[in-house]
Amino acid sequence: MRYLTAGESHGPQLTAIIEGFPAGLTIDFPALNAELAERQKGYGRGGRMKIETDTVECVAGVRQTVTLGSPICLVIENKDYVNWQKMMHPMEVTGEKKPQTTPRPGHADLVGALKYNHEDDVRNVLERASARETAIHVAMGALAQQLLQQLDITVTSRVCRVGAYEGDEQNQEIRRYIDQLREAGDTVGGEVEVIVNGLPAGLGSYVHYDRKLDGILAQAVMSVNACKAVGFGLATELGKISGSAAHDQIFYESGAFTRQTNRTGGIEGGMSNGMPIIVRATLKPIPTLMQPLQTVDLLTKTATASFRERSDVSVVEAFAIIVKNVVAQTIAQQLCSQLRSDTLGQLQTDVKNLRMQMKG
Ligand code: EPS
Repeated sequence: MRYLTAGESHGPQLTAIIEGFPAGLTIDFPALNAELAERQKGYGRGGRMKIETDTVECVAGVRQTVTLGSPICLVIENKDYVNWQKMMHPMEVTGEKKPQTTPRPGHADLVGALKYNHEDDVRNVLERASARETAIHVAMGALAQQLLQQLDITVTSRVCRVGAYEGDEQNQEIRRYIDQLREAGDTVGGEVEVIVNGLPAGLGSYVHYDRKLDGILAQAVMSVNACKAVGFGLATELGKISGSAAHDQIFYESGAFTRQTNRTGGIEGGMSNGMPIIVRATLKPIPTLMQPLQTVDLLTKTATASFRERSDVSVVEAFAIIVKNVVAQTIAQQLCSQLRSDTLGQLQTDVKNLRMQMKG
């Protein structure tokens, strides 16, 4: 299973094409939209979330809610496009541009502008680099979650920390902190955890670098906007403890190999070991600051303040939903590439057989 996405933040729509999705899954579309709504929540979001009500439309690969095995095309309309039509129209020359030439430190603006010759307007970079694109990843991940549910595999996530504070954005202290940052024109990042339950042992492989499950998951999670670190299980803590405290000892109980601990996060030697997969991901603070940082104008080369644009203070809660769905999509992809997956029935049979084999 593979996919591509297209779409600018203030363009007409976000689009995804997923190829290789098994035939025979009945899609619950309201559940896809419920997941998209979760991504829009969280304390510290900016004005854009008041404009959008992200809703997925499926225009190919599905007939009367059942997947056909042909490429699936998902679309999310950008409601804000009506306000940006003159600036962002793909096919009409309107002449309206309002160029931005003062790149934000931490965003794709500077390097993207130099690389693609967009020094006269970083909007040509930031529109695609925007985390708006994560909406279509959540739609794809929510679809993958429905496939995984049919295989008794579930994916959940939570916020572990916002800035220096442990806890999530329901915590009053964290809310006060976000309010203070908003007043100061500043932003904050955080850390999230994703747990995959029910994944059979044996996904991924030790035999080659590009088949290792942790490597594949890390690449996918690291590709999420503003993600700066990915780990599994105790992650970086494993570098601080001894081997006897780090490894998950092996037992044999009720006819199966088991573990009593899961410090390595369900992956050993690049393969799932039957324990829950635990992924931790770190989000850096959003680079659009209302109290701008020092930068240099791309055209005049003079020192100036980076440009300001409507933005969020914290998106850690949204990041937890996005990473959950990126993990779900990646696990579904791996199952489909390793097992027979033309149809849901084949995949169910192969997952069942793998579970039997891996009991030992
Ligand atoms: C986002 C939409 C964007 C931002 C945010 C994520 O909307 P706008 O740019 O119109 O305010 O709120 O994007 C960024 C954090 C970024 O760095 O680009 C969304 O749909 O999640």
